[in-house]
Amino acid sequence: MPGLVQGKNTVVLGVASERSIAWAIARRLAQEGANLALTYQNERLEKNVRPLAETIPGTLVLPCDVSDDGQIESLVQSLQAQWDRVDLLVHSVAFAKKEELSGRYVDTSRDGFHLAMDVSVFSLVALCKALEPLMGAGSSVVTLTYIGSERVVPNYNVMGVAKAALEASVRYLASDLGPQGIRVNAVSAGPINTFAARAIAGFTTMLQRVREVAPLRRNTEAEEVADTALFLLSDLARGVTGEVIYVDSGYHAMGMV
Ligand code: NAD
Ligand code: IMJ
Repeated sequence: MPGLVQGKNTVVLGVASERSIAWAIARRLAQEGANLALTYQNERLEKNVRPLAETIPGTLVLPCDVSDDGQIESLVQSLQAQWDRVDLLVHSVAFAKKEELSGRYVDTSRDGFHLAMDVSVFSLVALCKALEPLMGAGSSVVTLTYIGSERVVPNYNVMGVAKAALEASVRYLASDLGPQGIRVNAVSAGPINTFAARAIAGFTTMLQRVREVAPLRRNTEAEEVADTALFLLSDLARGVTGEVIYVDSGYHAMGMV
């Protein structure tokens, strides 16, 4: 039986380790027949990404630091050399300086604000623009967000503001690219123990709180996020664009928590 994304040429940005949400999504897409290109941010992470990619035969591995226009352009050229088109894009990238992710949001530096917005938000815009000529009817883009965009979550600070801009970008990009049949959506995941989360003070307590109050009384698993990403990337979601879907055990529905 053909997979849900059989033969779809798919670019996945944001694999840093076995625990990365992007890796769970990549694995799931491969199970459903996708052809994959995984990107890595730098040579240090290339060492993590190559062995993972080798577990999925035929997977391309390419560099892309999203803060560098030249690297986005090189990525597009490398993809064009291998594939006649790009069907699916997974954007699972975020960064803020560590010192911006504690204390008060009001203390955010100009530099720190720009960096977080550049890597975590503008990168999606730049990738959509650069890949637009290779995408077309039936193409789908998915990015990852967090409820800290809508509510104040201690220490999330400038990342919360960046995620608000990312979610707004999903709507504007959906509007711009919709006429060509390209869909753009986001998955808003509950806390998951990845590189991007481990460093956070009080993260273990946050995971526990979710288990106590979320309707499903458990934490979010990367595999659950991957299944919803698969849905959004597949033709099952052909009528869905500009949307943000929570995969958080229902935590977002609660008040007085
Ligand atoms: P992760 O650390 O595994 O992934 C983050 C990725 O961003 C890494 O692969 C890193 O290399 C990449 N990145 C950072 N700066 C980059 C740059 N300049 N160029 C290219 N890549 C760059 O952590 P994760 O939890 O899998 O995060 C993936 C996405 O999921 C992020 O957008 C994050 O905000 C979002 N998210 C995470 C959680 C969570 O609790 N882990 C919850 C909701 C949303
Ligand atoms: C991150 C910071 C503060 C609170 C947080 C998080 N909570 C969760 C996260 C409650 C779930 C993880 N998350 C949703 C992110 O988007 C993380 C982004 C991130 C993480 C780091 C850590 C290491 C670093 N820079 C980072 N930049 C972005 O140096």
